[in-house]
Amino acid sequence: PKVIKLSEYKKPDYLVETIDLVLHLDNTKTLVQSTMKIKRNTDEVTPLILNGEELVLKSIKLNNETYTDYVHSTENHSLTLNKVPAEFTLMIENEINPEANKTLDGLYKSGTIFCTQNEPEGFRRITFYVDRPDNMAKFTTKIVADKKLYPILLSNGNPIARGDLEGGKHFVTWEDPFKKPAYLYALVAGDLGVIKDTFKTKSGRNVALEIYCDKGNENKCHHAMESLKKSMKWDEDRFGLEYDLDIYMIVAVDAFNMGAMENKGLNIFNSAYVLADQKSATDTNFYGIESVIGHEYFHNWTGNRITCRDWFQLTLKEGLTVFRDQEFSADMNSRSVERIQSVMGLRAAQFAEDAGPTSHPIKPATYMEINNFYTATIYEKGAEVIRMIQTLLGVDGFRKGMDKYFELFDGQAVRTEDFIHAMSVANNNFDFTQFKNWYGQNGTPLLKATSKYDEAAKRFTLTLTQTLPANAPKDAKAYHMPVRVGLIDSTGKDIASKVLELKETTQDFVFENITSKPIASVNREFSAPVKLTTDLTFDEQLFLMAHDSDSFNRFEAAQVVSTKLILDLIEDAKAKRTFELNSKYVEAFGKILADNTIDEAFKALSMSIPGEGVLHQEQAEIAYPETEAVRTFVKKTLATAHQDTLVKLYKSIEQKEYKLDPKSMGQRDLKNKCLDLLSYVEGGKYNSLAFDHFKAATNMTDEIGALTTIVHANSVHKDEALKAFYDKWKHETLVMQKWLTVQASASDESTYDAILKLEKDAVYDRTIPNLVRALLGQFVATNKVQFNHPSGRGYKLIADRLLELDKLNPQVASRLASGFKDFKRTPKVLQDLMRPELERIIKTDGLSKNVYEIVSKILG
Ligand code: DPP
Ligand code: ZN
Repeated sequence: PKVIKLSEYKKPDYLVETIDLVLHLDNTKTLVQSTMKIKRNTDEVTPLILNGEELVLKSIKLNNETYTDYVHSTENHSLTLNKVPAEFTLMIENEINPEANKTLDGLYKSGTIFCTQNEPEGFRRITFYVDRPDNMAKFTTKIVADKKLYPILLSNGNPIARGDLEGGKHFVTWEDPFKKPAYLYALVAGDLGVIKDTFKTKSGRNVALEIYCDKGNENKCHHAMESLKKSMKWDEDRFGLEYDLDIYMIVAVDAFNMGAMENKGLNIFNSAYVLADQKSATDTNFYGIESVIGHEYFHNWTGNRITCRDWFQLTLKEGLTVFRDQEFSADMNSRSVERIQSVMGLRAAQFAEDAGPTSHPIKPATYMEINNFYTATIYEKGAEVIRMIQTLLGVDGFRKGMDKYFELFDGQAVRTEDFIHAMSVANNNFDFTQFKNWYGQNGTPLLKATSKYDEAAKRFTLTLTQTLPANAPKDAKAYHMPVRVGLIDSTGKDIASKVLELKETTQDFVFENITSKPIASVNREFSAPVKLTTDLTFDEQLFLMAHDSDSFNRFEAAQVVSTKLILDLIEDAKAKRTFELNSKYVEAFGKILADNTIDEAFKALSMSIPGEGVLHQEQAEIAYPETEAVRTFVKKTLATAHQDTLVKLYKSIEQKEYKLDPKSMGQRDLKNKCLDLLSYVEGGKYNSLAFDHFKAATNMTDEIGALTTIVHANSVHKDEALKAFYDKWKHETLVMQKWLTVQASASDESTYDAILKLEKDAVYDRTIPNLVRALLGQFVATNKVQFNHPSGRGYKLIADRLLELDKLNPQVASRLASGFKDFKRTPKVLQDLMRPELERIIKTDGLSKNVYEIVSKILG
């Protein structure tokens, strides 16, 4: 497959000014009629090359005359019109087959609903087009469909005409007044349920809000609607950004590759990020819905009004919009909980990606398949880079930069450099020259902090040293990083607090008038996305764990301590030494449990034992079973030592009514964490506690929390609980996804057979990405021990399924392929089992470029 390079960017030869579409919807033969006003965009006379995939060409007319001087290459996915004038009208008719489209890209059917997904390159599967984001056109759409089957017909913008047609058909015409790239185009048709509301903007306009779903699910859309209204208000308050159309629609569908899509005025969502009620959705689901509704809404300005010049700029809109949704979540919930969760997510997914074979900068220079770049790096690391800009400029300076960005670039398709330019000119020409290294260099930088205290001079010196990671590019340069630092005295009080700007490889930062030896709390709020090491002693870390005023670093201290202990124990396990958990740590853990001044949410987070994925990152050769065994041992030791406290804590939390505020969510999390930890106590002593919790649950957070504990502990109640849950929920696919996940992530030997059986269950359907991700995706991502089973059966199973799926949906297949990313750090005996599977995949005829790109990088 061809490698696309940023350095080879050329502006389009032709631009589409307006496109009027008529779609005659039909399951297998949808007729698309497109009329475009096109203008040459260069001085040279060149052929017009349109993108088009899986399209049946019917006719071409240029300025109303039949046109024949063209080449339609189905292999190159292109339609070349050899000679065209400088300005003309082009009419193309083509046919598509939505029902056969299992890629879920372009126009397809999710159940009985027609819907679209056009980012990044789906529109070319609807009709022939200059399908690139720097081609921005005005769209109108007339949708024609059977009135009974498809009473609701939606597209971008505002409806301008509707009426009945013969043969039981009807039509609606939509006009989007804003120019946009084709990736933001959307169409939906179906017999849908809807809830409606309105939002009054700050300038007093009333916007109609509509959320569509399968009939019967309307009552599960209210949280999404509340989240939408909060998002609209928040963007006005924080960034002065007001919604710009008279109607905002969201449609929930079950078959969707991504989480959601920000199509102008007509978002299409994976139903997992819309539908929720107390009984069927967890607190995590509710939180995720608020965040994704916000994310897609915020794209209206950062993504839609100002879009990307080309796909190498993806982080321009994604990094910025993730940063915006994180800030929104922080303001709606608990800022410290939000920050801790975001960083945990970054570490688990992005740090792992950035250290592996598919490591790439937030602004990549090349790609084969752009769909492979909707990654944790582009999104989450991209958001960290934006956050650093805000830290450097301050919240007000950042806001000025955002205002400047819209002033300069509204209505345009731009580059990350343009964003930085706006930030700079709005802030006295702040110098971002070195900061830009964050955009072009891959790998997680290492930061070392050491300190000296001169008692006589009352001077504290903090030395910060940055090291580039082993996989950084050869010509990589030092980063400009904001490091937020606090100095704490022996009573736990902050005596200094500031943001240091590290630009050199090593820099000394001197604090004067420090009257007693302080402890430095470095990289507070995780101000730079780096791997930090310090010269703090174990006792000093425990001190931070108890006293740091920065809640992120208080959490972090516990993680640093436990990570170090666990990694040492893994070495013991590998050498078959007996292991013992440091008693000071056990004691400190108990203190946190018993401390009534710590709020529940923070306490629950502090109980997190570093995940397997994070621990694997620290191992040159990954010890799968030992890592798991040590984690289990640590949990068992902590649980056994503190079982009385845990039981007391568990019982002390009583919720009279179900509420969704941060406090109540924190309480449920803490209760479930206690339950989970207690399940590690020898002899199944707390099995019945978990089973009672399961049976008494009145919300999904408790119900699935208990089920997970029961299944993962291999409790005597496992089969009964799984069956009861299935019988109760088998008609709700979103809940069945949780049921599959619980089983796929259970680390015992029986899971492999369970998966084979679950694949045959009526609730499973491999054409629905959520279900594949819930079962196979979870197995690969979270069940490290069983995926890396010494027999090699885990590898073979996933390779088989991946190849089957690649024929249907390459995007889903390619995500599964990245599950093999630790290949090079897997012990040799396992590599010998993994390699033939990877080779079998890459040698398969007709393999998608999606999978090819990932697997070729893994094999190196
Ligand atoms: N829909 C995806 C997102 O919002 C891609 N733009 O991130
Ligand atoms: Zn996005």
